[in-house]
Amino acid sequence: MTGWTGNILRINLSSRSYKKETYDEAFAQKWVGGRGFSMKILWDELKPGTDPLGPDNKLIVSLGPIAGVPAPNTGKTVVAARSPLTGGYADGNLGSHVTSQLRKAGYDIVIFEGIFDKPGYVYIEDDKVTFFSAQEVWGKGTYATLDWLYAKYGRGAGILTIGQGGENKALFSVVRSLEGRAGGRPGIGAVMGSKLLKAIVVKGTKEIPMANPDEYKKLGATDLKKVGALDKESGWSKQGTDGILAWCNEVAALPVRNMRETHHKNAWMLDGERVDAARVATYGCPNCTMRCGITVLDKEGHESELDYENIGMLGSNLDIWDLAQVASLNYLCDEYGLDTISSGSVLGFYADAIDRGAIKGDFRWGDAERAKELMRLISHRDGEIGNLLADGTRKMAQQIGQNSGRYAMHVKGLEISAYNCKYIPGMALAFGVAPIGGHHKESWVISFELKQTSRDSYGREKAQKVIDLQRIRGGLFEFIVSCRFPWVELGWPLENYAIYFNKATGLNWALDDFWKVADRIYALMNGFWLREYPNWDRSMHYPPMCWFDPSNADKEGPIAGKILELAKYEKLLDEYHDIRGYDNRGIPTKRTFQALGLSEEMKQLEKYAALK
Ligand code: PTT
Ligand code: SF4
Repeated sequence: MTGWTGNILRINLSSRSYKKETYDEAFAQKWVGGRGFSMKILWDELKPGTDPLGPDNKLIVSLGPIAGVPAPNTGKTVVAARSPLTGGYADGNLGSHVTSQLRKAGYDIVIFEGIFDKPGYVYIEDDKVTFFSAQEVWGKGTYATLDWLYAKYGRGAGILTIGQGGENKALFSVVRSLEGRAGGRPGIGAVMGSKLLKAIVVKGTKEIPMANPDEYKKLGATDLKKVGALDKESGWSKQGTDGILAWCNEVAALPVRNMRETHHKNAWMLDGERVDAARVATYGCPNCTMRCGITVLDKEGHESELDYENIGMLGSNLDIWDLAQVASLNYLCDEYGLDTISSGSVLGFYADAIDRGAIKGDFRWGDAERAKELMRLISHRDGEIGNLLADGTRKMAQQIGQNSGRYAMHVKGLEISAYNCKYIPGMALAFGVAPIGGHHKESWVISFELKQTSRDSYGREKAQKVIDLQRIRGGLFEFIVSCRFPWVELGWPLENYAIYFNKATGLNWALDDFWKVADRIYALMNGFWLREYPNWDRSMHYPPMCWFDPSNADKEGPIAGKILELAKYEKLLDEYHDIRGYDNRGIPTKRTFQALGLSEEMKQLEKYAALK
């Protein structure tokens, strides 16, 4: 086997011990890497009902066959565990030097088990693992922790860390790396915190295995240049991800005031032009020539790395239009290690519930200073309010009651990202069926819907498009482990990824082979949900109910009076299930499990729930 290291590092934090294990070519080809590896390991090794914040949950860091190799945008790392926020399988994908350092240390997978007896961090250097105290930085934010570790190991070391949010188990805590990289939205940072694991540091000196290393280096260098040139030509990274904000406002897809509205006259104050004009520095993930990390100065003078999702959820969604204040909230998310999307959703929901009289409180939309204080309360789980908000919108709605669940903007417990789909049926479906909850990373069909179909149609082609993009975004890029932006933003051909994969592994796969792996992983992700929740029903694939509520339709603007229709959505969901070979609950049928090579997993699942 080449292309994969074939090695797993298993670290037990309770006994401070570790061992090297191997995996074979059949496992490698069946699951490929990243999300595929993590999903299968969590399926095999977690008992149903495992407490996500207990010692038996496992934290997995996983890479794929092109992760860290010299090719465009391959500096990404997957972190995964059972989610404390949703209860399902969860992962995130973040830029980090961990990618290349871990592969150079000789591993594609690290499994963290157990729990430290006191706060610590783990240092992996080639074959050796050392356990250190983290008392000095426990209670500190991610920036101070990163500086502390850089001083010891240098800036080129691979480092993943958590902030106070993860330490205090706020359920939407992320893992952080580099200047402004963050991943693991459904609470992977809280899982790390529950293990008293403040950081993971990696250094490696070996060669990353590749079938044709010399050819690869040449091709990689050429393609990195080509992607860089394409980016320059298109101008994409000038505004980066926030380039889309003005368009979202124009087409009425912007989150405004807990997604009550879809556009706003002040949107220009947060758009890509403003971000570019305020830029103080530019950062990027390793192996990237389209560096999209734009930092601006926040109200307090910190550098803060802004993306569209962060601006949409911490800005327009909270009715805050001062870019420096939005940057402050974003900085606090990075410092405390909280997810920006969920933080913006939680704060927006809290303001909404207060506004509707469902709960008493002193937070109003537009109040940036109080929002900053609430971020501190959340990350420290300080008092009743800190604890209420740190549990995310689903649990908040259960606590608040009064029908507030209708405007809690989550799917399966994960807060939806910054696209307001009250009148975008295909994207509402993409959120509804996303197997980690409300995340746009799985499928993003808005431009297809608006440009190539009619906005108000619920036709089968929309379900098909959701699936096509799931196979690429939630599949390919998550299991070969590479940033999707060259493809999605610059049109870098997908066929190139088959070339990178084949050159690394010596195999001869075509894109269809990747789609089968993607479908297999999705089937097991859904199987994982059913194993945890045997009473699972199709309503778990619904977007928030306020998107079907005529009284929630915009009063003016491009989609005035328009709203999704539940009966039509049900039909679209049926189409999705039908194409995927899932039953009407959204669970793969026995035939689908078998066709995807999951007969064993199917038998295991049948012990817990009936399959059709
Ligand atoms: C991702 C999610 C996103 S998606 C954003 S902005 W985006 C938010 N960023 C956060 C942040 O920053 N700080 C923080 N404390 N929390 C944050 N939460 C939010 O997390 C990210 C880029 C982006 S920017 C996107 S779309 C693409 N995502 C990719 C993906 O998911 N897979 C993949 N193969 N390639 C991707 N490329 C792009 O990467 P999660 P990053 Mg993040 C300040 O991980 O959990 O999936 O959440 O990875 O290295 O920061 O790069 O408009
Ligand atoms: Fe990272 Fe942006 Fe480059 Fe993707 S395009 S690898 S997110 S810097």
